Parts: sequence; C-alpha cells; structure tokens
Amino acid sequence: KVPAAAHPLTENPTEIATDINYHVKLNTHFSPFKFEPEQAFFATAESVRNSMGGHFLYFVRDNPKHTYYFSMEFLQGRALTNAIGNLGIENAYAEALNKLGHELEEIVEQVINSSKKPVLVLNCIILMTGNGGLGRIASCFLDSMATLNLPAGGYGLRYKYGLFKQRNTKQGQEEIAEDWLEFSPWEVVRYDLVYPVRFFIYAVLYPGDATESGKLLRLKQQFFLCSASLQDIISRFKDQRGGYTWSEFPSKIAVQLNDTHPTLAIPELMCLPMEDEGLGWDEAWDVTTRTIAYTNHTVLPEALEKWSQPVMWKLLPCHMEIIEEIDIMFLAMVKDTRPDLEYKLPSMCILDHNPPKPVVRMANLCVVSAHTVNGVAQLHSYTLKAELFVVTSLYGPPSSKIRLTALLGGFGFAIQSSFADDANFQDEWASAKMASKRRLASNISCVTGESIDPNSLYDIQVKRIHEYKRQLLNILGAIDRWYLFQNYNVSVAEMLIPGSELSQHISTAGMEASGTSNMKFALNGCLIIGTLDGANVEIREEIGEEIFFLFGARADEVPRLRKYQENRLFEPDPRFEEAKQYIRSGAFGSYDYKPLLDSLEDVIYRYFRDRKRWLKMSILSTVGCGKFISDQTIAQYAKEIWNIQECRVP
Ligand code: 26Y
Repeated sequence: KVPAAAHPLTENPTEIATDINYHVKLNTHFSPFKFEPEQAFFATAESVRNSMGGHFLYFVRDNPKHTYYFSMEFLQGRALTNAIGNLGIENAYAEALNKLGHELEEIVEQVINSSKKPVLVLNCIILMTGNGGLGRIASCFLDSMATLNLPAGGYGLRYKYGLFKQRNTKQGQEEIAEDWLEFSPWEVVRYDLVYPVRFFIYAVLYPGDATESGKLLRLKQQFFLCSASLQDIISRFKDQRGGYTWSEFPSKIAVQLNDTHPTLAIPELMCLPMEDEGLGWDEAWDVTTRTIAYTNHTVLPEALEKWSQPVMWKLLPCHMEIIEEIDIMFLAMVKDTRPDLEYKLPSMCILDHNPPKPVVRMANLCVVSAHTVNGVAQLHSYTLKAELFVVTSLYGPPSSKIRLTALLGGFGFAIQSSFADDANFQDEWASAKMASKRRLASNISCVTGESIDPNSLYDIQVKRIHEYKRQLLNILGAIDRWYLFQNYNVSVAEMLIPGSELSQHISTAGMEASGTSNMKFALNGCLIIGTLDGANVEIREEIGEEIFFLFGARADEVPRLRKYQENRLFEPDPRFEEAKQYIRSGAFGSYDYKPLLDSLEDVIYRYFRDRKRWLKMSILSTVGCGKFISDQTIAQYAKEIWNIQECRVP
C-alpha cells in the first residue's frame, strides 16, 4: 500500500506559500530570519522535492518494466525549473512566490547552471568549449521520460569537477576548475546502498587521455559507472519479488547505452550473474543481449572508442576473457552463416590484434551484443546501416537491428502554418524576436561593453570546435563580410538561440551524426544556412526547402570532390584566397564587394530586408520543428526499443 504523502502535491498558491514558509522557518541549513533569493530558492526546491517523494513508490508497487539510461555525461539545466515544469505546477509556484515577495524567474538564477557553458566569440561565430549534444540529449531524455510518465531513469557519475570554466581575457583564454557541485536540495545520499567496485577514482569529467594514467583513469570511471549501476539494478530487480529467475530480467529491465562510453556494461552484465550466481554462458549471453541497446553518436573513425588490449587485460582480466569469447563466437557465426562476408571480418571483429597497438573496438562490441542499434539522424542511421551491415545481418533480416529512431516524431504543433501570413501574428512574432534580440544585446553590452544595433541581422554559430564543423570556413566567410557585420561577444544558449535569426550549420556532409543546436535554432524561428548533413536533412524536409538556405556539397558528392582536391583539380572560390590574404596582410580596409553580389549571403540579406517574407519563413521554421521534440523520440524508444509502458502516478 502506498501511503498518502506528508505534503501532498498541491496546485493551490496559498497552500504552496505556506509550505515554502514552513521550509524557510524549519530547515536546518540557514537562518530562519533570512529570506533572500538564495533561501527562497532552497525552500522552494525542498517544498517541490517533498511533494514528489511518493512517486517512486508507485513504480515499486506496480512493478512495471524499467529503462535505465547509462551515460558518462548529463548536461543538466536548472533542476527546480525542470521539476515544476514536468509536474505542471509552474504557475502555481510563481504565484505562491509572488505572495512571499519573490519572483520565480529571479530565484532560479540562484543556482549556477552547469549547462551554461561560457563561449568564445570570433566575429559572428561562437566557438563553444564544453560539451556537445550527447550530454544534453541524455538530460532531455530524462525530462521526456518524466513528462511521459515512463518508469525510467538515468545512471551517471557524480563528478567533483566538470569541464573547465572559460574566461577570455586580453591575454587569451584562461581555464578555471569548475567545482560545480554545490550544496543542493536535489542530491539525496543513500547511505544504505553500497556496492563493491574494485577501484574508486572518479573526480574529473574526462581526465586527459594523453598519458597512460589519464587513459587508465577514464577506463576506471567507465567501469565504475557500469558496475555500480548494474549492481544497483540487479539488487532492485531482486527486491521486487520474492523469487526471481534470470530469464525474466530482460522483460523487467532495459539498458540504453549513450554511445560506447558505458560499453563495459556488456561484459559486466555477463560477469556478475556468472560469477556470483553460477549462471551459464548461454543464459548470461541471452540476458545481456536482450537487455542492452546501443545508440551511436559518430561515424568518424578517430572518434570511435578503442581501448588498448594490454591495459584492459591488466585492469579487467575477467571482462577481457568474456570479450574474447564474444569475438570468437562472432567470428564463428559469420564463417558458418555468411562465408561470403568473411573478407569483411578484419574490420568488423571486436579485437583488433594488429601490432603495435592491439585494441578492443568498443563500437563493434556494442553492435555485436546489443539487440538494437540506433543512430541520431536519418542520414546517420543510413550510414550506420551501410557500414554495419555484416554484423546486423547475423540477426535475422539485415535491416532488423538498426533503427531509424533519429529524433523522429510528428508532433502536431499549436501554431498552424496558416498563421505565417497573418499580419497581426507576424507583428507579435517580430516583437517576441526583437525582445530576445534586445535581451541578448544587453547581455553582450554587460559582458563586453560593445553595443549592438538590435535591427541588424544576428547570424550565429554555436558548436564544439572541430574541423568537420568548419568554424574556420565560417571565420573566412566572416572576414569576407567584414564591413557588413558588427564584431561582438556574448554568453549563453538560452539567450543566444532565441535572439538569433540566422545560424550556421555547415559541417561537411556525412560527418555530423545529427547536430542538435540546428533543431534548437530552427524551433526558435531562426533560419538556417546549412549543408545536407545530420538532422539538417530532416529539418529541411520538415520546414520546406524554400525556407532553408542550402549550402555546400551533398554527402555522396564529397568523395569525388576530395579526389579532385587531392589531384589539385579543385578550384576554391576566389574569396577563400582573398580572405586568407586579408588575414596574412592584417589589412581589412579596401575590398571590392562585386564578387559578393551573386553569393548566398546576398540572397540572405535580400530576404532579410523583405520583412514580411523573413517573418513568414521564421514562423514556418518553428511550425516545422515539431518532429524534433525529444518527447516524441522517447515515446518511440519506449515503444520500439525498450518495450515499456506509461506508469501514471495519481
Ligand atoms: C572523451 C570521449 C569518450 C568522448 C566524450 C564525449 C567522445 C565524445 C563525446 C561527445 C560527443 C557528442 O556530443 N556527439 C554529438 O552527439 C549529438 C547528439 O546525438 C549529435 O547531434 C552530434 O552530431 C554529435 O557530434
């Protein structure tokens, strides 16, 4: 029986205000006589948290199948805003706080938001330090699981230090340790749960892997996450019912691996029941493969994780024996069932024995062992399918294992496209965008002292630094447009994205798995200039070709162009040379704009000056983005990969 909550969830602002007040007066963390925003934040968070407690008990009572999302990183937003948003009680709490003399918007700012990564600005280009989409997707997914009432959760590490904080000074970049952990009402320590993991080191997110000790530390972190999480899952599984059989484990538990970082969950899920409970190999393999699914986030060979075999043998000998056995089993299966594909084995097998650096290919281990593999955009999933064909063909029809779960959906959006031409609606749209641009401009002026005309075109690129994302190309373009653009400097995504009107997603076609900021920009009515890469393809499909500024070559043209370039047959646009010349000379003065006249940018400026046309495109961009809501993605994962159902809480 689930007991009634001590502080039931209420939507009555007066009751909420009383409850917040109770936490202000009776908490043990700060003086009851203080009620500054900091205390208001804490008391509000405790009030929300207390009324949420009982939710977990319903999951225990009904014993539904659970999903656990394993990720080495979560890029969280504000916990309080998320929680009340997901509970649908934002307005009630805002009103309650008003009664107590506080603004919800103001108190949530109390927390240092670890998702607010500082950025470096070069002309109109923002080079983002800190992490990309993978960690943010993990957090979006947790939010969507909550929104959809799914019995699901995440496992990650509680790093003491996040990625460094960046400060830009006249001397250059400064890196400061990010001790992001604060005294937080959202952390609950479970002193009663302790699991033995053979080593313990997990202070830093992504310790440098240039040195052997750095590599070893990262491997230890990965194993730590997998081992502790699986032990917790198994112990919960056993607690649920008096008796249990291992064969029913996959019908109660789904584990999703966010990229290869938690791959060690595969040998660990084999190892734990075999070592502790004498389960046989075949049963353990059956349990493992039916439990684990894998999401791939890149096809770039240099980004695919490979661990040194000697390091693995030293650190995890039992797991290496298991991996070796899986590899042998896989080789035998291919030879038995598909002798025609044997020639592909050297690239498909798990253990690459080639001297001088024998390695374990983690992605191959995942593809061989997981029941489902998915990519993060349509084009990316097609590429996976083509490249991993051999492996998947072992599991029934060749296409059965790789899913196109790519952020698919088809959400009906509240805004109808018929509004796009409506003059009043356009005015409202324009003033919302203008308000965001002013907010951004005022932030820029605070941080840099530069003032920006809010009527200018805000063209923004925010991405991790990588060659394939072609920030350099954008910089060259920016130098080319030197006189047309103001030079500015800025901060956060929440301000940048709504405040932008044009955004650059120009990665070389075939390289970006999905990209996620492209969706955020498009959803905020920002037009995109982009290549046919990653999710750009689907965004263009959804919002319409006419409102997408297409740039560069298609994925299938790239190899030919590369060959061209190798043979020195490729003639770059003369503006490249000119821009490079500018950089060399340091003189940006006398420039002839004639070559620009036919350029894409010119088309963009022409559109931008036609206010009605631009607004219509901006509205249609938002309308078309319903497909990219992560709630839709998670609904699809729940149905097609995890086989879990909604579990409503009264
Ligand atoms: C250090 C190493 C193990 C590592 C750590 C983090 C390797 C990769 C990453 C993060 C990768 C990442 O963020 N990938 C991006 O994931 C997005 C969400 O699926 C994609 O949209 C994007 O194309 C991809 O680059």
